[in-house]
Amino acid sequence: NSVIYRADYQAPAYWIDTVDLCFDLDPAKTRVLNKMKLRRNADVAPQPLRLDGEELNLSRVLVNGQGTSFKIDGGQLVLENLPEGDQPFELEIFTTCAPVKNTKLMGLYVSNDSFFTQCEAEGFRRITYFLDRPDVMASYTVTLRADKARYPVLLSNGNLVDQGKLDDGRHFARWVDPFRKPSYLFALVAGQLVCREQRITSRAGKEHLLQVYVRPGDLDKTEHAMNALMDSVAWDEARFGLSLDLERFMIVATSDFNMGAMENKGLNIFNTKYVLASQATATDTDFSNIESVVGHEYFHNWTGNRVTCRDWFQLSLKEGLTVFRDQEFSQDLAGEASARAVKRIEDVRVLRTAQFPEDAGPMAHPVRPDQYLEINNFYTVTVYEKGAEVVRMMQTLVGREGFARGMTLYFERHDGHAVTCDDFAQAIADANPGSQFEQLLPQFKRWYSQAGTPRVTAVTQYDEPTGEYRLTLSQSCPPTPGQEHKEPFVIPIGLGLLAADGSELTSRMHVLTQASETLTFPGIDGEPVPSILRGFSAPVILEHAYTDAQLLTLLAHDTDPFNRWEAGQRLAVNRALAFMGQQAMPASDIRLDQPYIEAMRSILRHPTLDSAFKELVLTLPAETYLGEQLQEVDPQRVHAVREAMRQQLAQQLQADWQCAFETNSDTGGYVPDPVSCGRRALAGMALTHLCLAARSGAHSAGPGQPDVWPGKAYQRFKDAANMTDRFNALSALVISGNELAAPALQKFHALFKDEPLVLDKWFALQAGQPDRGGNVLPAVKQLMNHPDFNIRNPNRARSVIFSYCSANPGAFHRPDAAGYVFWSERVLELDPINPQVAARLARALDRWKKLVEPLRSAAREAIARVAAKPDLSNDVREVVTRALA
Ligand code: B3K
Ligand code: ZN
Repeated sequence: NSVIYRADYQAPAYWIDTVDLCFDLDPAKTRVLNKMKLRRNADVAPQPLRLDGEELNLSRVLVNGQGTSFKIDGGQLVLENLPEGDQPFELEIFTTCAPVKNTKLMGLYVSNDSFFTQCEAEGFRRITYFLDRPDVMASYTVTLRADKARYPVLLSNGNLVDQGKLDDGRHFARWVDPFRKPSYLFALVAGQLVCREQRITSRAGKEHLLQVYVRPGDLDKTEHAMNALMDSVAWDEARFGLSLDLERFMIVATSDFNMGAMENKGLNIFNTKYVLASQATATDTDFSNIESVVGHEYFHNWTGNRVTCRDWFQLSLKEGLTVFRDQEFSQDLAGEASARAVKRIEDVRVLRTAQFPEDAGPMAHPVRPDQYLEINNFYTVTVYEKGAEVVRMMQTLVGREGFARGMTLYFERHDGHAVTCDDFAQAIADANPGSQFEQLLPQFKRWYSQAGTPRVTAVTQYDEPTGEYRLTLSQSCPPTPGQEHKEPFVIPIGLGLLAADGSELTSRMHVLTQASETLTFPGIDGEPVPSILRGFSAPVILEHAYTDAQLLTLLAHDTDPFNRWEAGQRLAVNRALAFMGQQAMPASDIRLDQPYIEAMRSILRHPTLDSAFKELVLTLPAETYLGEQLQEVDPQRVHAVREAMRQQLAQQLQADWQCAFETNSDTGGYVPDPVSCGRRALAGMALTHLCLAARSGAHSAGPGQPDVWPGKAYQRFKDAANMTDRFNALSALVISGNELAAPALQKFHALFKDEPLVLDKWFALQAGQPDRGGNVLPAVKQLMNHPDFNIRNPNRARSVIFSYCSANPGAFHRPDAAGYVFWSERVLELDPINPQVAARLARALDRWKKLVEPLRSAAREAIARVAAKPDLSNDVREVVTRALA
């Protein structure tokens, strides 16, 4: 119950060499016999053995087969009278636990009458007493015993070495994992499951069995996940020379899961959301998320499992690196340069809308944090996505080949060990001797230790007579909790200069290391347009006083697709900020200027740009991103301004949307490839705008002519051959507030009442719909009374409560504070059930200090109400205490 500091790390006083676990599985009372071989760590002063445990019933402890004295201290099992000396000894511990009562979904739990485990970060201690820390790596043998009819499938890590019948209709299976692993990678599954199987031969000529286990009835939705798994195996061999090291690799899906998926050695456990897909039930986004998550967990087999973390402060060692790897995997699979750029833009959008606010708020922490109260609170966008950007910068600085060499050296040095972020960075540097990266390594590592998003300011100067162009780049980083002052970072900055006609004059990578540096470009004929931070080469905020004319040139001509998109975003942000500055102006009076409209029209009408790219350019910056650009935020005003801008785009580009819809709406037989996904996305966007334009009446149809688009949307909703088109049509009706939304929602529910993942979409769409006169909160409360709602299922809780509190700022931040009251009630309701989910929800008010009054005071009160509750979990307590600090 107290804060843990990175600086306090100490090696374990004992090692565990082998673990022999035997489970008698029973939902109400599972018996666990844990037989371990331990020895003292000779490098550490002799001390008692302290084993972690949580919510366990202990019945017996034997040392070398003999009873022994022990005590329980702060949940830990403490053994003082252990054999002296370096000799290994055997420790047997008998405990029981109650999986059916485990609503936290950490440790061993029951879902749909099957058993699953989740051990990362500290769930193994809820299964048995153990040195539950990642630097203790042991060899596991696991025996599972259970009723055969009820639990026909019994799985654990590694290879199945024995199985058979027992008395009373029971059976058993024994698994041996050939690799040593930390306890957080342990897993077991037992239940009524079926599997899709695939045999593959690796490049190295080895045979492997791949399996995807799901509930009976879901088998027809596993093909895409299996394909993603095969692609992942092939990609890691081709790109990094890393092969599958197991005879058998299993994925199991469960509908009750706290996060996306878990990389347990050889037995990945997944949220059904990231496994199950068919064209009838899953959208293009679902298909692409499944590919990423399957890849991510598979890539952990090397980056995380073969080489793991010394302690949880090093979490980004495996997570940042593995996110980087899954991003690269998806880009490589996307193929063409333009499709890669689309993926890059999507990744940056996540970073900027979720990680930048985290880095500017009360939970800001370095990629390698220095302290935590509850480690589960640090599975964050900073550790994952910013961590991935840090790895990406390394690759940018040493090049793709240099980076691959660094990876090879990393595995040569550290395979089978638990190491630190320093070890990784050192391997990349040592594999590139004499490189700039090697020289800059100590400074580069500030990316691991300093929190906050650096700001890079660019100032330009052009001297007409001499033709000299000067670009001054300055960096700074705002204070974050516990870090007042920041030292300069190493910031790779992709640069290009465009002539006024849009042609490219020059391009290069500049590495900014000082607080301020000036670059000189001689012989430039006419003032150029600078394209700065190409490809989003570093996770920073770039400030430059671009003129509209420059942004229009970049949007029309930049050879860097990222900056081309970014120019469009900047044009939109500038306009939104100007409108928000005009407090007195009703949103309905907002008019977008012709140059901007024309620029958007020429993108939409562009003959060669990909549809996916057009959709990204035409999407206005998110409300949270706009909010971050303001000193003080009125989320309802931000929402109103953004909606008014969207309405303008809908009306002014109506003929263009119609053309976009007509040319993109038929994608033929369903294939989730980048080109057809892009076409479906643009068609869906066009349909939404056409329905929005219909709302205004004036510009849509001629006098007395009823607008056809909502009717067309309803028809498309009914006839769609895939979930993407169907859901986009439904969204168009809901977003535009059309009267056909209600019957469509009803029909959608009837069609998919037996598909939990589709029902999640149905709930989320309604909880996330644009607010009209405060209608969303009452709708959300009604949804919580729906027979299909269940707060104990994390996916369902997220689809309703998070969609409202975290993803619908315009509806959540009500002047009457009813949204905040709802939030505090739900945090307190969830906390005793599932503290991890509750703590995530608690973060919805992270940025409360930025809100305008009276919202700010109301939000503080709501947070204080949560904080005042006695017996809060560490998870929620840490979040609300930091918010109020
Ligand atoms: N490593 C897991 C996350 C575990 C979260 C524990 N609270 C999934 C992943 O990142 O692949
Ligand atoms: Zn991961």
